[in-house]
Amino acid sequence: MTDNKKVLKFIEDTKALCNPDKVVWIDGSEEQLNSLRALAVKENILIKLNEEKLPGCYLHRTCVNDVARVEGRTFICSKVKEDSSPINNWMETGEALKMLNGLFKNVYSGRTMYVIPYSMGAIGSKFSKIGIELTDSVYVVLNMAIMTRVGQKVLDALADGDFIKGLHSYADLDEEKRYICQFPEENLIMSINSNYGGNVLLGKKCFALRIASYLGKTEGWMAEHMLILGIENPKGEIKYVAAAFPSACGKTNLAMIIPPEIYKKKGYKCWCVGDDIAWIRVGKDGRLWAVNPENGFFGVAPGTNMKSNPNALLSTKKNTIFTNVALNTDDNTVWWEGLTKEVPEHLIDWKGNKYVAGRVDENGKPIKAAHPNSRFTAPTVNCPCLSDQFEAQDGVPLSAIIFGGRRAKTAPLVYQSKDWNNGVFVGSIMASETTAAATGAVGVVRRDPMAMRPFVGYNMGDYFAHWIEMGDKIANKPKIFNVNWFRTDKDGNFIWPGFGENLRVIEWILDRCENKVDAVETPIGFVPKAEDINIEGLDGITKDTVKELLSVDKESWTEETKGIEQFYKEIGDRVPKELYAELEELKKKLK
Ligand code: OXD
Ligand code: MN
Repeated sequence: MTDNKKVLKFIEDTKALCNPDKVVWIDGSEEQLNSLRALAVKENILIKLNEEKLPGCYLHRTCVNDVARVEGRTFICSKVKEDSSPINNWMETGEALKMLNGLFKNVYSGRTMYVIPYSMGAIGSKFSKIGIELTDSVYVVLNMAIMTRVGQKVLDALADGDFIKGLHSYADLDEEKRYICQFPEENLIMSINSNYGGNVLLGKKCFALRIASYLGKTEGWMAEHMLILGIENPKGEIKYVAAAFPSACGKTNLAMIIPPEIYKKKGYKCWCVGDDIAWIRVGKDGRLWAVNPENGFFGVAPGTNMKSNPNALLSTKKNTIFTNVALNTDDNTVWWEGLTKEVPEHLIDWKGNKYVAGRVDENGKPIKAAHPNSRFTAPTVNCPCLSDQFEAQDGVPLSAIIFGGRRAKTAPLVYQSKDWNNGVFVGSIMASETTAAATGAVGVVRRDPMAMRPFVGYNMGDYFAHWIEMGDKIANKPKIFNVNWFRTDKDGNFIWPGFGENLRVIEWILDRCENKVDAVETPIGFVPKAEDINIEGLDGITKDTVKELLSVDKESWTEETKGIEQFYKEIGDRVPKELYAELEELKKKLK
């Protein structure tokens, strides 16, 4: 399949270490993938679903101890400790390799080693990067074949070039020995004892964010945890925004947003370029250009329905792998909480047990049919609103960068930063309530700068400095905003309707980018005049509601500055002075 000596050496070295029974190269052909699907069904790794209703779709159940990314067991490995962050886990390169080589010894014996050549980004684009993942998991192979471009054509594009090495084994699924290790200085990823998406589909978080963020720093570009969305106005002009949200803050919903009726009637359309990751570079025209390096969506299933996100649901109707959702045995389809109001009568839950509605576990918590972090792996081509620029070699130009989080109180519906450095500050202070996508406590507020906390492959202070430095390179900078769809009233109810209606806020953002609309200056930045957020046709939202949503409470922001200061201290002395200057400025304005 290839003469690339580095690839061949990686394979020989791994064979010697892991001792597989046989080696199978993934060539990317449907024929080969079909035989692997059949093998996976035979070995009970996949359940084939109703071919008429869900053609080409399968269900997979993970081990019950292996249902989410494991940040506690995810490590950035570097030679010097300071080159990772105190807020992430670190291991010294040599120590980590010694420990992992021990765990990987003979781990493939009795198993097949699959060689997956994959491209992040359109094959052959000068912005794309190539990885080789070695794995003993057919589930990984079949998911990677959806999430990335795989096969011989990738090796052809690689020729004798360099690539990111990825070594994975589900081993014994032993959570005590589970490690997800990134070695940015070695272009290497090693992942063992998990078979859950974010830990094992190495092209995604491990490569396209952790390793790529480091590459971006050294090569002068950016790898960000951002969706990319195109908004077409009635004149047919399309403007693009990139947006960063921590997981489960409505990122997939925004990426596939459907305009509200009154916008549709006027001729607005929205186009999805990406739902999770953006690789961003400065173009010849001095603007920022973004590509989505992935080829599929790895979306959270619960809550997805024809009302909340029809484009996501429709994306899962063929050639999709569902993980940890419930099986409807009446028609051999899938179900999850929130898919339909009625719970189907005959369900098998994500653990493989008969589901009985209303049952609670030993702690009195309802037993769910689908795991809260159950997922669909769906090809991007299925998405009804996929942008025709999805494969564009240079990506799409960004008018705005949007940060956001889930904050019940402090952050207003939307505000605009004053300039690039202030925008970097706004991104660096992002905070959100935690969700089920990562293991650990749910509902706790945590700082998640640029939604990259679990994904920066080096020191977080240096990452902020890289953002500041990028500002000097971008002649035509996008404007930077922050949004919060999740503000609640005194009874804890969401005030803003969210979902498609968020386009009303994006419209203001785009108008600001074109200097078409005024704003009000507050200590944290510019907020809209209440009358400039279009509420036509919105039930129960008045100009006063918008005023409330846009209010900036000095007291809670003063409290917030204390949290920010503490967080910066936690990150350590590499937080750039420009950000401390922004913090001082904010404190002054709040007085
Ligand atoms: C995800 C995430 O995309 O957790 O899975 O951010
Ligand atoms: Mn994500």
